[in-house]
This record gives sequence, structure tokens and C-alpha cells, in this order.
Amino acid sequence: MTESNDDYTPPKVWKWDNQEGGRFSNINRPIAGSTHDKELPVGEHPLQLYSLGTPNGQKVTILLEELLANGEKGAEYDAYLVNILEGEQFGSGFVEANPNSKIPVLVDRSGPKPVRIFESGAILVYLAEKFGQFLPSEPAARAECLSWLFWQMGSAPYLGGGFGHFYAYAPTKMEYCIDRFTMEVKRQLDVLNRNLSERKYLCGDDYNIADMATYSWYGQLCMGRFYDDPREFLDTDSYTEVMRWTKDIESRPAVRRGLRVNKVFGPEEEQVAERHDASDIDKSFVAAP
Ligand SMILES: N[C@@H](CCC(=O)N[C@@H](CS)C(=O)NCC(=O)O)C(=O)O
Repeated sequence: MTESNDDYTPPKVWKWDNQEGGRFSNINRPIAGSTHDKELPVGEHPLQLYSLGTPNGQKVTILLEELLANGEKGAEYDAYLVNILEGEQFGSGFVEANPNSKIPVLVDRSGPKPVRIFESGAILVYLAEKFGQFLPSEPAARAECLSWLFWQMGSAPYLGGGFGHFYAYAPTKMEYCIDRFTMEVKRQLDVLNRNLSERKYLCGDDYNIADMATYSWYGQLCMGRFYDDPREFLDTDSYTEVMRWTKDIESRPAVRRGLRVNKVFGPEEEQVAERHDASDIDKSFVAAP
């Protein structure tokens, strides 16, 4: 990699020199498939989650905790930690469950044959349909929910892979890249803000999987939880409806529980590296004085 962009002309054929730098340089690779043999562990619950407490992982644990809070015993789950910085997503068992080598992955072992689901949006739809909750069945309401869910799935890579990468992780600060993705992220926040100025939740009066997915990214962004806290830079407080909605969602006990699962960064007392029982999360809440 050259330090300055001014003297770079792309070669005829790109070659992997494994030197691009940045926080994820030791796991980035241009080929798919596994790098080593490793089976996935299997716990005792019907649902097995292999994940990490990033927004893509948290949206799933929020839904699981919401389902459990509503009394769905079949939503009991084991949440195993996948350390992506150590390359655990390239183990053979993980790749069998997700050929794309990214967290989160869910394996449903409640039926005669295990069912694997990868892509966080697909996991949310699968669970919502399995339990008949948080995804409306009436066609127009369902279409609105899926529209916002897919909006999040399509938009977040601009926030994470674009803005977050160039603002916080890239080895040098490049104005062109930061400007381009800041513009897009602020536009996305404005899309949300306008929608939420007319509705309590993204799709109307009811909270659903589109809110869980979008809160995990944009709500937590507005709380300064990642990318070196860019709240001032993005002027997130000015998106008042997004802030109102974020605080409403954060007031839900199941959300606060889901946020802690597979978390291995942030305040130590909020970290629950693995969840195999409700008590694993209970222990992480400091008792009120
Ligand atoms: N579209 C995927 C994205 C998942 C994703 O990007 N996961 C990241 C962590 S948030 C990951 O596993 N990265 C590991 C890698 O890129 O090797 C989803 O929503 O499930």
C-alpha cells in the first residue's frame, strides 16, 4: 500500500500483498472458505447462536431476549462467542454454517434436522416467523416491516464499512472517503428522522424486528457506542426523532439484556461473553444500592 493516494495507479491485475494495514488487516483476505478444522460447540438449548456483540450480533440477541420476555420457552439459546479478530469465523464448522464467514449464525436444532441460518436479517425473519411475533402477518404491514428491515441491511454497510472504516479504522484519515460516507450516513439519519417524525416506531405504532435491527446500528451510533464516538462530528443530537426512538427502545429490559450477550468490549460489568442460561445475563446487572 502506498501512503499517498496521489501517486497510485491501479495495476492491470490486482494482487494480494496482505499489507493494507488498519485494524482488521490480519483477518481480511480475498478468498472464501475455511483456514483450519474446528467443529462448532453445541449446547443444550434448541437454538445455537455463534456470534459477537456487534450490532449485527446484538439485533439477534435482542429479538431472542424479547421472545423469552414474552414467555417463548422455545427461544432458549446458547450463545457462543466467535472471536473474529482471531479468525474463528474461518474454522471449518463455522464455514459449514455460514459460507460467508461472518457472525451471526444461528442453528435451530429443535426439529429432526438442524437448520442453519446466516445473515442477521434472515435470522430475524426466521425467528419472528417461527414464533409468530414482531413481524406482522397482514400483507401491507408485513411489506412495510420487511422494507425497513431490508433498508437497514442495505444501508448499514455504508455506515460500518464506509463511514466507520474510514473515520475510525483506516490507517490514514482520507478526506475524500470520510466526506463521501459522512454525507451518506447523515442522509440515512435524516431518512430515519423524517419517518420517525410521523410514527412512534419505524412501521407505525408497533415495535418490530425492523426497529430492533435499525436501533442496533443507528440508535447505538447516536449513543456514541462505536467508531470512536462520532456524535459531535455527525451532530447526532440534531436528529431529535431518532434520539427519542433510541431512548424508547433502550428503556426495554429485553433490549438491555440482548445488548450484553457475546460482548467482550466496553464496560467490563456489561460483558457477557457467552450466554447459556438467563442467569448469565442476570449476573451482569449490578444490583441497585
Ligand atoms: N450482512 C451480514 C454482515 C455480517 C458482518 O459483517 N459481520 C461482521 C461482524 S459485525 C463479521 O463477522 N466480520 C468478520 C469478517 O469480516 O471476517 C449480516 O448482517 O449478518
